[in-house]
This record gives sequence, structure tokens and C-alpha cells, in this order.
Amino acid sequence: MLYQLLYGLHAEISAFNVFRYITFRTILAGLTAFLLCFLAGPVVIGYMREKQIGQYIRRLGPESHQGKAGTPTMGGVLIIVSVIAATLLWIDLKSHYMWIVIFVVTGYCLIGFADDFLKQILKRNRGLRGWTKFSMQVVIAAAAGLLLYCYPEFSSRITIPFVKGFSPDLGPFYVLFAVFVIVGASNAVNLTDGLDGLAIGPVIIAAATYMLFAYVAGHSQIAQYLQINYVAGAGELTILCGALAGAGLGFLWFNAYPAQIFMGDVGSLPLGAALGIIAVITKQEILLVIVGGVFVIEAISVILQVSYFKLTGGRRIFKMAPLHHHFELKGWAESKVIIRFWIIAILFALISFSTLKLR
Ligand code: 57M
Repeated sequence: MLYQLLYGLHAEISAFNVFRYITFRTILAGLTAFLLCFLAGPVVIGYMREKQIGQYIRRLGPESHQGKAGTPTMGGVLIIVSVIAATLLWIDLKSHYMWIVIFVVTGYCLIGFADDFLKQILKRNRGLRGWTKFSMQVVIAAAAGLLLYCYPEFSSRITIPFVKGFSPDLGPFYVLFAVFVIVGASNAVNLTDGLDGLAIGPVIIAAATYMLFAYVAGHSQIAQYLQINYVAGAGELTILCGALAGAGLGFLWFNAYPAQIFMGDVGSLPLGAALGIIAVITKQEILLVIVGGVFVIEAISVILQVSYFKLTGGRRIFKMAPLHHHFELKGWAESKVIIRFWIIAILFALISFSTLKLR
């Protein structure tokens, strides 16, 4: 909004010319989102405590988690509101890609809110039925995929990391591919959100990484030089990624160990879906496997554990899945598990940058 207002005045006030720069508006979006989270955090935590919207801890979990019972949750409302507010403030409102991302984020936020509302407020510990949750995620992701596929300027080709000159065109199957990426990313972040700051840390790192990829994808000369798919208009998503990272830092201020608030499904589901849809729009879909490597490892640990458990009639590969619980049960302190997973997330981000040159 301010882009329309302030840049429009640059003829009268030349200093406002700076608002045309995506980099400048990305920094402002990040700072705005951080401040919104940082300032509203104590108010939200106080409200959640007053309304006793505290986390229910299942008996199955590690013993160390029992002390977390009652921790305020659904802090994801704070993150998502901050991201959307900061984005709308600093982005070019004519960016259709931004509206598709906001559609997906809002949809997944509502699914997570419904699940958390049932679990945390109505105390129905199972929340939404698994299939209900999954089918709503698929419908929203399919709608976004279809919107992109029907958009004449959007290509249904996919980018394969480290491979140059081979970008297969999936045609209408691109919609199914987009659904897989968005739903997969959303649920992988959801599974990862099981220790203080464990999910939001890698989300910040992934958002900061896609800040760069969105910028280069939307810059025709740089895209041509790097020989990556040019996506006209994708540059504005840099600002949304900046808001994601900023809001993530603001939330981490309170979610850092020992957490004062959890994000809830209302946070984890839309944050993962946001990374998924951004990866799709910037044509760096498969790269998300590397950028979001921690989320992928956590999800695979669950798939392996459940499959092996069923195949062997009750034996386990890990002490407990997702993988972060395995290390907890091996005796690692929670904070050590968290920081080490963050280190791995940073290493994955660095590897993903190398795909821009190693092709
Ligand atoms: C998402 N939710 C956390 C919090 C957060 C199939 C199976 C692998 C599913 C999986 C599952 O239920 N995942 C749901 C993980 C939960 O966090 C809440 O959920 C929101 C995110 N969706 O925002 O509101 C607990 O995580 C802890 N937590 C923190 N700090 C945070 O900042 O400490 C969360 C955020 C919170 C709190 O204790 O209560 C979760 O873990 O449920 N199930 C599991 O992950 C369970 N694993 C399991 O059953 N493994 C089995 C089989 C099925 C693979 C096995 O290994 O044999 C573990 N999780 C729990 N109990 N809670 C272990 C059992």
C-alpha cells in the first residue's frame, strides 16, 4: 500500500524514489513484521494465559515435555497477521503472485485455527479428523496450482537443482506437483514443530533463502546470467519472504527455549504452505527439498518409523519419531537438539545457494 502511495509521490519528493527498490521494501517489511510480533507478543501471551489457551501434552511424549503443559499456544495467529500486514504495507498490491500466496497462507491458517480451536479450546484432543484436514489442504493447494497453471505468463516447467538446460514441462500435471509441494511442506513443518524454536528457526532460514531466489527469479538480467527461469513479477515475493523472516524472528523472541508460547497448527501449517507456494512460484520447487532439508529429514524419519513399525509388528528404527524426539531420548538437552538442527538448516541453505552456480 505504501508503495503505491509513497512511490507515486516521487515526482514531488525525490527521496521517495527509494520505495521503487525491492531490496529497500524487503528490509522495511522485515522490520515491520518483526516489530509487530515483538510488540504484540506479550499482549497475546497474556491473553492466551488469561483465557487458559494452554498446550495439552499427550502422555506418549518424552517425559521432559510434561512440564510444558499449559504453555500458551496458537501464537501462529501473531506470526501470520504480522506477515500479511507487513506484506500489504510494503508490496506492490498489483502483484498477483502475492495474492495467491496470501490466499494459500490464509486458507492453511484457517485449517490450523480450526484444529487448534478444537484441541486447545474445546479440549477435543484429536482436533480435526486427519482426512478432513488433509483434504482441505489439497483443495487449497490445488486451487492455487490451477490459478498459476491458468495464468498465461506462468510456465509449467520445473527446475531441477544442479541440472542446466533440462526443465521438463509437466503440463496440467503441474497442478498435482504444486499440490504435492505445498501440502508436503506444510505437514513437514507441522511435524518439526515439536521443540522450542525448532520449526521457526529453519522457517526463518528458508524464508531468508527464498528472499534471494525470488529476487533473482524476478530480475531478467540476473536470471539470464544465472540461466535460471525468469518469472516476471516474482521479485515482489522477496518482500513477502522478508516479512516471513522478520515475523519469524519476532516470534522466536518468545518461542526460544524455554518457550513462552507455541505457534500451534495455526502457525506451522500456513508457514510450511507459504514456503511451498513461494518455491512453486519462483520455479525453485525441488530446491525446497534442500532449503527445507530439516523439515524433509523430520518427515522422512516419521515415514520410516511408522512403515518399519507396521512391517515388523512393533519394532522401531528410532527411539521416537520425529527425529528430534530420538535425540531427546538419547539424552541430548532440548536446547542442544534445537541449535544443532538450526546449524543443519543453515548448512542446507548454503548448499542451496551453490545450485545457482554449480549447474
Ligand atoms: C505436530 N506437535 C507437537 C504445539 C505446536 C504420526 C506422528 C509422527 C504425528 C506426530 C504429531 O502429532 N505431530 C503433530 C507436532 C506438539 O506441539 C504442538 O503442535 C503444534 C505444531 N503442530 O505449535 O502447539 C508438542 O511439541 C512440543 N513443542 C515444544 N515447543 C514448541 O515450540 O516443546 C511444540 C512446539 C507440544 C510440546 O510438547 O505439546 C507434538 O510433538 O505433538 N506425533 C508425534 O510427533 C509424536 N510421535 C510419535 O507418536 N511417534 C511414534 C510414531 C507415531 C511415529 C513413534 O515414534 O513410535 C510425538 N509427539 C508427542 N507425543 N506430542 C511423541 C508423542
